[in-house]
Amino acid sequence: MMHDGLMNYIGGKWTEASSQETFPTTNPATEEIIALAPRSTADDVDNAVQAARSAYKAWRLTPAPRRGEILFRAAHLLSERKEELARLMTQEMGKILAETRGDVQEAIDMAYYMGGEGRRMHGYTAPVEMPNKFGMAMRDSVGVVGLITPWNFPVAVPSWKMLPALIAGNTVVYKPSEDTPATAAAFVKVFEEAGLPAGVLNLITGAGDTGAALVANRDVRVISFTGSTETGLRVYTQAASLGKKVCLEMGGKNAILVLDDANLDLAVEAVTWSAFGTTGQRCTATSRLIVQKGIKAKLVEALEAKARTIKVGYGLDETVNMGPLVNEKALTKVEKYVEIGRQEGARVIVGGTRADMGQGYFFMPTLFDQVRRDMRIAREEIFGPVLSIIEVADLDEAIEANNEVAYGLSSSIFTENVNAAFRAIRDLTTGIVYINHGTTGAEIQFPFGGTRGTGNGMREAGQAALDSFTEWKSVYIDYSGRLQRAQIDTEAILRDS
Ligand code: UN1
Repeated sequence: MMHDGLMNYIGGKWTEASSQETFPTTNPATEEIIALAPRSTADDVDNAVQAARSAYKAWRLTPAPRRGEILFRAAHLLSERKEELARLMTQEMGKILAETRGDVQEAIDMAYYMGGEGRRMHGYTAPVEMPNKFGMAMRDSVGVVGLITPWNFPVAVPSWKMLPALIAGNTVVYKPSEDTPATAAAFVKVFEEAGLPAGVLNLITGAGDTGAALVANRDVRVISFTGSTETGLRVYTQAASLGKKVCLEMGGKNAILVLDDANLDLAVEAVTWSAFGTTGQRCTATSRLIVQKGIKAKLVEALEAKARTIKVGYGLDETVNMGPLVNEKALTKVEKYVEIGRQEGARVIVGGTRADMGQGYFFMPTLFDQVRRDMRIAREEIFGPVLSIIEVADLDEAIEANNEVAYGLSSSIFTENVNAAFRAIRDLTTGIVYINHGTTGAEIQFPFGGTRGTGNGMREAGQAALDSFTEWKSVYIDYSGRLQRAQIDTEAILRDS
């Protein structure tokens, strides 16, 4: 069988890896190889970085509104190509079409948003201490930035990094997940066609060692990483030893809190799709349900009934609600956690097994009842369609349970009580908080990221995204025609003015 040969994109040219080696990318629903991608070496990475370095000279001087126009063109092309990209993404990483369309839409939204930043990207002025002097602070580009991105949002998440980096005048070397190189190449093609100058955006595919070479490359000034906590912390340590700025988005163990007074039907819908949407493979997915004891029996019964209606299958079939896990390793990990949960004494009330489709990495939507807060399935990230149900007595206990895990990305509370809702907003210690909505569905104009083990204090999206990809430059302009000394000459200033 012939496969598409994917290429790296370096300095405006589509090229093979210097080793000529490749690796396959596979459809997780059918286990068919859909393409072969270059296995890039440290030399390829360095070629891409040098291409980005030389393109930086002109790109940083291109007026930001003009850079923005290219982003608008990319937004337009992405809209035209939304269906094509969505279908490719479903085939390559498994989530259903409705979700892959949403994934592309996030990139379109981000391209318009960041294109608009080309005419904003505000700095500020402030009063200065001396007469005949002016002061301002402005955002400046950094140089070459390195992006390392996951397979679960293979267009949206790279767009959150690439678009703010580009609008700020940086050039980019982009290393996508080895599970989604075909989607990555199709995404980069959009920017080529939108007229991005050669070398401004470079693509290198490969495995962990390719990413490690990018992190180690001394000419890369910023690393923005989304992925597992384990890899993220390794990236952080190495990048820090080279003095780089790092933006990390890592694991999650998000919870929905449901109080006794909640709208039950609404909570059932939200919990179901936050837990099982994208087969539970979102960093914002709900993997814990923290439920007050008065509503628990009714809620669990309704969730169980709902979970049984979920149709598992190939994401290209529009009647399917949940696709496969991304690969065999992910499937094995989910199976392992189900076993751990059972051994810890929790009870599987729905699912708990592979879904037999003849081929592919399918697992049934799984509900675990009688989960204690100290169990591993209540604390560790599973990244699959498994929900742990934890009973609590009241709001205080619910908040405490939410906050005690090692991660802090997203949380949500269902209540009709405004006082409880405001207390939750104040006391839930996650980067994102929802009221009467699931834990997924963050919009691109607000900061995205989490506390504790989820991140390192940086945020993506919104204005906060610019913080990863800019340096502040403070500028003082003295138009007095003489040497004025701030701080030491206040009396002289008063005398002279
Ligand atoms: C992710 O899982 O890495 O809020 C991103 C959401 C989506 C993005 C998730 N807008 O669920």
